[in-house]
Amino acid sequence: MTKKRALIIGITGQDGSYLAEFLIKKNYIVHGMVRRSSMPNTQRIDHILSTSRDEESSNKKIIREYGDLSSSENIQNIIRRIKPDEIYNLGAQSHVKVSFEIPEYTYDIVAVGPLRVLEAIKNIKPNIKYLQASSSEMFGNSENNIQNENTQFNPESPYASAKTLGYWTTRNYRDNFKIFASNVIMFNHESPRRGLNFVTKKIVRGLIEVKNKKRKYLYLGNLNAKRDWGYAKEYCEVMWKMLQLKKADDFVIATNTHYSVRDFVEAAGKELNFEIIWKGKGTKEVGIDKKTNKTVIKIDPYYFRPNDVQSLLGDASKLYKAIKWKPKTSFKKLVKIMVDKEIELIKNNKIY
Ligand code: NAP
Ligand code: F7E
Repeated sequence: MTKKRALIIGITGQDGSYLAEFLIKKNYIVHGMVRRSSMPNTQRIDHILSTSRDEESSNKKIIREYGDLSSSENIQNIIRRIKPDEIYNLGAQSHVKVSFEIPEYTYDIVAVGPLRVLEAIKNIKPNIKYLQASSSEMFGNSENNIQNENTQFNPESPYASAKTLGYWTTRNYRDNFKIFASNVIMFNHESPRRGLNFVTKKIVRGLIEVKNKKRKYLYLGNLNAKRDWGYAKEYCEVMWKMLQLKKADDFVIATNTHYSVRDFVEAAGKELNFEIIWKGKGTKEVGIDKKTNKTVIKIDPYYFRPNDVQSLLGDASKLYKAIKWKPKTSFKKLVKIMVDKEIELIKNNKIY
């Protein structure tokens, strides 16, 4: 049987790396778009990166395609050459706070990027199946306490607005040009491979460094924001399943539970034998380790956003029904997975 060929855009990121491992296990030939950088940016995929460009000899490995979502020409060349069966667009400037600082760049990659890929699919090989990584940030501070596919979007950051454009472009190419193009509307999902400047990974690494006396305090922003935190490794399997359905469609993926940043600090602290209690208010609030009476957490207003989404909670029942899938990793388990792996990474002087 001929092997299926996938192109993953964003393969060096958290999700791209898990998806690549998954597709390799499924016997796919996997090509991945990697940005040129002056220092290695392939830490998450080095263990599966091929040294060869030949599809036959790079069995069970990824073939690197230098590329960037800012270039239509580059995207077209890659698609024309490798003629994938499936494209997973996970590439993005994915940091919400950073998007306020580089809004134009964020729009170019996050909003126009998907358009460039879909236009290339339309013109080169319209039977390619396309998956767009959409985001729960599109719901913003919603009037609905629980959000699903029918909830009105209310994007409140450049990142969220750009993702909303990407979402609609995906639907337009599905409806107007009959391309198999689906949106996976993902609520926050984390793992040991999460980028260092996202709050969960930052808390885990920061608390371990406080424990190891590498630093005195961990500085955070809004402690009260609530997120529906799932496990990234599980969500990547869903991406593949969505492209195996008979019809392209849009699905929310979430755990239907949510916790605050403060809850995450306490849970990660517990894994590390801290007992965090909170004192003070606003920017003067601190997290203290009850056992030693030492301040561990401080607030730095730098980490506040011009506008933060206060609460996200996903209803993924449409997805659960369509692909018979449910999340397996609880919040507590996720925190433990992240803490245990981070201790190992720090011991081995590694950063994912
Ligand atoms: P991530 O770790 O930040 O990875 C983003 C990937 O996009 C990296 O491979 C990055 O390359 C690549 N990228 C950045 N700019 C690019 C450009 N100009 N051209 C091509 N590639 C570019 O993000 P993630 O957490 O894996 O998320 C995957 C996707 O899901 C993203 O689109 C994100 O916006 C979306 N999403 C994530 C979540 C979540 O909670 N994780 C939730 C909803 C939606 P470098 O490694 O070179 O930077
Ligand atoms: O923030 C608060 C912050 O940056 C979560 C991306 O994957 O999920 C992610 O976006 C919350 C926010 O993720 C710090 O204000 C407090 O309320 O980890 P985050 P995010 O903004 O929810 C969505 C679904 C995506 O699509 C995105 O790509 O935590 N917070 N203190 C902090 N956040 C950060 N980063 N750093 C802090 O010090």
